[in-house]
Amino acid sequence: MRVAVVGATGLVGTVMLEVLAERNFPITELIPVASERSVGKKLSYKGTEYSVVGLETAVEMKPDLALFSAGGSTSLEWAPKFAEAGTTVVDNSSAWRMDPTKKLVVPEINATSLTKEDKIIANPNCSTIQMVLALGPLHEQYKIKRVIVSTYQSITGTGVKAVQQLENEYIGEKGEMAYPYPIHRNAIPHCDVFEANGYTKEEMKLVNETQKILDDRTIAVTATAIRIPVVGGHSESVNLEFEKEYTETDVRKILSDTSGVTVQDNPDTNTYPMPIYAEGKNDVFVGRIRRDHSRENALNMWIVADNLRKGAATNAVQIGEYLVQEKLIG
Ligand code: 2RA
Repeated sequence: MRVAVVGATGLVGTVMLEVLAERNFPITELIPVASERSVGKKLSYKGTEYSVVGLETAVEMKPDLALFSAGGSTSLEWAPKFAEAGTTVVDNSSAWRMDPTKKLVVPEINATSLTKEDKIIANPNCSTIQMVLALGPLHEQYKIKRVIVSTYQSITGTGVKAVQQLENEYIGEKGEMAYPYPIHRNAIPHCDVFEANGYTKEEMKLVNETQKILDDRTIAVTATAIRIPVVGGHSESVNLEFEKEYTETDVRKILSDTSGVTVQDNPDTNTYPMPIYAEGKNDVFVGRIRRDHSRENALNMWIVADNLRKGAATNAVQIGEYLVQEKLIG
């Protein structure tokens, strides 16, 4: 299968290549794609050297699948051109996520909705993916009425410049600032840009994408997204209110039985998820599962995942795996 990775030299694109190789994705020809300034750069994939090409060249090569992580404007312009050439695009930007004609997919939750006609498929936002993977099976069992989520997000979500800013601050170096404030020893209540309603785009993604993926606009969602000086992954404190009664034992079993979820939850042994241990792993880790005694049928839990993996690259590759498995491409 001919597979293009658009944004192959970026943070997520690099992880996409790692995940494709780790999972032995059936690639006969890899097409690493990046901006003109990177054209000609050499990338090694499973022992073979490839030259980075530009978007125009990549479209002409007619890949079967193109995994995009190159920003919304590039995706808006180029995803349709790839689709026109017969390529199925899985796009990691926010460009297509809320488009009513495009599917927003977490494979474990709603990949079965995909058909051969879906030529541009949206990969959800990282903080949404890890949350809905845990919420999906609970919603099915208990019907979620309300979600209150506070996120504690890795600076890798902002990009290389923010990682560099934190590293500079660690060693007391001056350098380019991704944020107008220090990241080191700080917590910044600002992920992405502010909207007119006082929420950030990151917070509204959690609201809107959760409702779309779970296909239920009645779920009330409210979010606060915080950037913290962590690199391993995003952490989320989630409070749920269900229509139906539940037991904590049943919740733990449902989550343990959910593909892609690992429950780490034992206060007696100080067992709970942490980003430093989630880094480099593909699962979503859930712990601190406990009843919220302040409301009927309410529950608290803590959800952690590597935002570059299940939050972006791994989820996109898993969509590709589903497309291959169901013979929707290739
Ligand atoms: C963030 N969710 O963490 C975004 C990823 N671009 O900022």
